[in-house]
Amino acid sequence: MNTNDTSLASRTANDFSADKMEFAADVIAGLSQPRKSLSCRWFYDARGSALFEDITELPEYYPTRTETLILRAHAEEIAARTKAGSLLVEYGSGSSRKTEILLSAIASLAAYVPIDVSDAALEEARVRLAERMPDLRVFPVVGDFLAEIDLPKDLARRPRLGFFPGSTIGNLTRSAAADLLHTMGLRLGSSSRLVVGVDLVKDPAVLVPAYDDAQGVTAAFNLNLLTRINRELDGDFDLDQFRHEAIWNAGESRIEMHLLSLRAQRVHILDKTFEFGAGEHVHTENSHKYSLDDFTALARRAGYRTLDRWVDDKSLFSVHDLVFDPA
Ligand code: SAH
Ligand code: AVI
Repeated sequence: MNTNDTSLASRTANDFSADKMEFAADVIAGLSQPRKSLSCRWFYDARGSALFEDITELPEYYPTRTETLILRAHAEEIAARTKAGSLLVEYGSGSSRKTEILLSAIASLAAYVPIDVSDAALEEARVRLAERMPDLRVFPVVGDFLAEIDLPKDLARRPRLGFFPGSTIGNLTRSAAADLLHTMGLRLGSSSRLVVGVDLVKDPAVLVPAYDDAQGVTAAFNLNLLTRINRELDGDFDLDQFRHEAIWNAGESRIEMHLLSLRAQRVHILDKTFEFGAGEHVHTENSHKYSLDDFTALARRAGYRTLDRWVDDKSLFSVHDLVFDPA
């Protein structure tokens, strides 16, 4: 790597927003490691969020439709356990489509608080919900799951029901997932519930195509990260010289997505230069798959008791109804 005399901090302070500085610092750190990586959090610009929505409709990508079925089957039970006047706080809400199942089932919500890093996805969801559920108070928050939320006074003291669907928890390593759940519990408050969607371990012959579909939508989703770097960080990745790969890592029980450099090449980002060898991998995403008992144990370590856990009839996906009850 060529370190230039203009430091990132001095150059970006004037040109970039805080979010872009974080993006720049994260990308440069990730590509400077001996095993290059990029964080999957940055997939979700407007195009990335739209591509993710396309993924959810692919024949190979079973998680979204399966979780939808499970939520439909158990929405009444979730609603019955929810205190009147609660806030529904959703982490990584994206399109909020599955959320409509809970929003319709829970009669007495004070408000819905979707949290997402994608302002484009949040705005689209806000507009749709305003049309479909005009009486629902929606308070969207653009930012990281872990950020403190600054709620209006009349909402701040309401009981909270957390919702973390999509198996987005699987995009974190196991220890980071336990830490995240614990922090969410502290933020939601003792005795708060958290409903979490978790993808289950299964035959790699089902898992790999879900992340490497025949139409190439997941490949476009993965490669879009390079397009985003080119646009926002003045990069010059040649997209034809990288290929999407999805592999099953049995030891870690996870699907990994990578971008494979097809030849030896040099890429510039801001004032830095990065060398890529022919066949070198950039690791862009982990998607951990759990057994039911594994996830229940992880939730317990994070301070939760399991009230219920539901699966579909093919045991593809699970939804866990948890209560935060740290020892
Ligand atoms: N919940 C939706 C979307 C899942 S896609 C579903 O189940 O279909 C993952 C979502 O999490 C995206 O919308 C992405 O923008 C958001 N996201 C990813 N990392 C995030 C983070 N660190 N903080 C907040 N949102 C995040
Ligand atoms: C958001 N997350 C749970 C998705 C997943 O399945 O890991 C993101 C995704 N990556 C490729 N396809 C979908």
